[in-house]
Amino acid sequence: MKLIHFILGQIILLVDWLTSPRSPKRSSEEQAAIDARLAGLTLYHYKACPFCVKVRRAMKRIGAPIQTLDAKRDPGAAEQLVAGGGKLKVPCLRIETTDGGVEWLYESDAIVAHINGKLA
Ligand SMILES: N[C@@H](CCC(=O)N[C@@H](CS)C(=O)NCC(=O)O)C(=O)O
Repeated sequence: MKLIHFILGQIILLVDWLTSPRSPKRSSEEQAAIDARLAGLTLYHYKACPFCVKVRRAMKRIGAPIQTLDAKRDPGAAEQLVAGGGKLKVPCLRIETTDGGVEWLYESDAIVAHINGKLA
């Protein structure tokens, strides 16, 4: 079962690599303005999780270079996710709000919508 899981993960990564979307071309000023809007966002993910791949592809498609933490390979990241978000499930977006609070957003569709909303 673990082997099948591993092989499926590698296939997902290969297809993702082969069909990786292009990021939009922007001036450094435009990109800096977008980066500023995305400050305070961190994506907790697994490399080969299909829902995480979906979010990372959306990030690439819109040119949203959000900080990512691999909760599979980095035990510290996994601990932060469970302590903050309440469960070890990925993808999860950690959102630092303007009033200094922190929110944890699970569900890939909601995460993509949140990131798109930041650029709208
Ligand atoms: N509906 C969720 C599914 C996420 C999901 O199932 N993630 C898996 C990894 S591929 C996971 O974290 N499973 C652990 C768990 O559910 O406890 C989404 O779209 O984000």
